[in-house]
Amino acid sequence: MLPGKISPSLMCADILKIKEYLAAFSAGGIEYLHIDIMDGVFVPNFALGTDFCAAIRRISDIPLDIHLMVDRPENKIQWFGVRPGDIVSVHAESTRCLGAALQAVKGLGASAFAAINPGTSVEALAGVVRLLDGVLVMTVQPGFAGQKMAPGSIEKISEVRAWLNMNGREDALLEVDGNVSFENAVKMRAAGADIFVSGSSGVFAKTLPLAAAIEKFRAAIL
Ligand code: S6P
Ligand code: MG
Repeated sequence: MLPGKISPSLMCADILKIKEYLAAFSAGGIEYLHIDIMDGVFVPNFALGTDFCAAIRRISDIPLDIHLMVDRPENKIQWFGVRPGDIVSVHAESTRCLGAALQAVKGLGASAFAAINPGTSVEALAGVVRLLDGVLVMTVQPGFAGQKMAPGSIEKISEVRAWLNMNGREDALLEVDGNVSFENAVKMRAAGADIFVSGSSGVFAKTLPLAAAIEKFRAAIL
């Protein structure tokens, strides 16, 4: 198993300190920048967008991990300046064209992940198992930071990992998003997670300076 990778959730960052944060992320070897895109339809909130992605690109080379929480994502993937090396996650619940949406991501040279809500079974991905570069397992209901991990999340992570392996997809990655605290990250890692979205309960928890928080988080996901 390769070392776990960290994807800080920029929705949790103080926008006025973003340059300082990005410098700490580069110094800390952060692998991805998680960008939550919310349209007020698929989820009951608005967050981030196309201009935000473009602005981050101008000041950072770290690949983007774009989490689309939007209705009909298949029509919107082209809007975000996606590049090879990025991850784009599309929710299974947000589209009747999941396969087409994943193909659109792959067509841009990025990694195509399907996201599933806590209440969605991994079996919802049966028709696209061969297209997946990874699965994003939501461990809270999408829409807001600062929630508690949904019950059964650790078991769900093990189940998704086992399902991928059973389908011959040992190579597909498993990302976790929602209340990935230092303590929960240890359990999520043991259950088979590879990429960890780290937000208000992780690297942005204000109990430690950012560089120290990154180091502590990395130690949790070895
Ligand atoms: C939630 C969103 C997440 C949050 C993240 C915040 O809809 O997809 O990426 O930003 O969960 O982290 P935390 O530690 O507050 O849950
Ligand atoms: Mg997210």
